[in-house]
Amino acid sequence: MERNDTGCGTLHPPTLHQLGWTEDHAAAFAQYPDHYKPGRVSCRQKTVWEVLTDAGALTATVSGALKRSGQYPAVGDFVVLLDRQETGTSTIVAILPRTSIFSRGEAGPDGTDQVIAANIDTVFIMTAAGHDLNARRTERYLAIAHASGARPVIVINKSDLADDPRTLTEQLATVAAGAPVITLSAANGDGIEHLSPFLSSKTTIALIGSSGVGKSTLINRLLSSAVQETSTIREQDGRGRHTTTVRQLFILPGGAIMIDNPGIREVGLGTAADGMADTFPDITGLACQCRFSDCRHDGEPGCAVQEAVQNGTLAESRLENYRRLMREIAFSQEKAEIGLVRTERKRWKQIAKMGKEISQGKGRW
Ligand SMILES: Nc1nc2c(ncn2[C@@H]2O[C@H](COP(=O)(O)OP(=O)(O)OP(=O)(O)O)[C@@H](O)[C@H]2O)c(=O)[nH]1
Ligand SMILES: [Mg+2]
Ligand SMILES: [Zn+2]
Repeated sequence: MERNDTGCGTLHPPTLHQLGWTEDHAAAFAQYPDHYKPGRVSCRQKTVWEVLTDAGALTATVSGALKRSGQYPAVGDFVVLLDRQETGTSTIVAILPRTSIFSRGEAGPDGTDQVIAANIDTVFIMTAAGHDLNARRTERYLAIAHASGARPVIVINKSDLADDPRTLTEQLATVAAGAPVITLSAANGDGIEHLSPFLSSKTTIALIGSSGVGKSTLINRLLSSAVQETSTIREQDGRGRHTTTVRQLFILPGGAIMIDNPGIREVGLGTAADGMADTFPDITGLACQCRFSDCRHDGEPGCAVQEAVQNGTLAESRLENYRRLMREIAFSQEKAEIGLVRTERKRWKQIAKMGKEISQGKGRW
């Protein structure tokens, strides 16, 4: 594939309208003077962004003011650009309001989530037949997807490797909680037609999942060309190799907009608390009947959730995972809150150490 100097692939420029530009975007953009222009971020490479505009793809940097505000555009963002005639470069000066934010739960030093992609309508949570097919991991992804505001679809790839592909769907049916589960083979195209209802034009879809599950292979299949590099899984441990290293947006032949992501190593939960009710509707539904409104379903009297486990209507492993995720969310929220304090304390420690070294005539002083 042709690559430009940012390492992002060059794309045939679609119009902004084809990229999902709506009247809301137009209204938000209307306040900018004529010489500003809108675009959608299709790829980010450290400090350089590739932006698609009505005049084609361009590379841009971010304005100092935006950086100082701690905001960085993510792939999928609609942005406001200013061309610098003198230098022939473009600067992103603003990010238009987002409809959804997909973030990895690792809080930054200031407690903010790391935005993976923005304005995502649908998330394909991708897994594959074999070692990756894991109900607990799928629940984590679902919690993040629900919290982001995007609609999750579970995609089980590599059906060609399964003895009985029908059992694959059953394995995740209980955790899906109403989200569609689709089984296919990106390699040979089996079942690929089941994705059609989710690929309508101007819908933005993000592909997420572990390295090696076949995200890039699926993009290549849907584009009918090998634009994304794919790679064989390591023999011994079955783990992927992190073949895809940049996040990038593609337009499919039917007009859907699809974002390929690098495999996620660790799925932190960050502020996924909002997604828990949709991920575990069975448990949160039962929780309304618990005697105490703040019941942790951990030995309290009158607990409807534990009763359901005892009478066999709720799997104990599901309750355990729910409790584990809730603890993790509480922990990461705490971490985000103390993040600021910690940075400040560290700074003071450094100053104190420096003072001590000066008074002792040690080190660099
Ligand atoms: N048997 C089989 N192999 C597949 C299928 N889809 C992908 N693969 C193989 O799985 C390996 C990994 O595929 P990729 O598409 O690179 O995986 P990825 O999810 O993009 O991985 P990262 O970019 O590292 O996150 C490659 O060797 C693919 O050929 C499938 O449906 N069946
Ligand atoms: Mg890939
Ligand atoms: Zn309870």
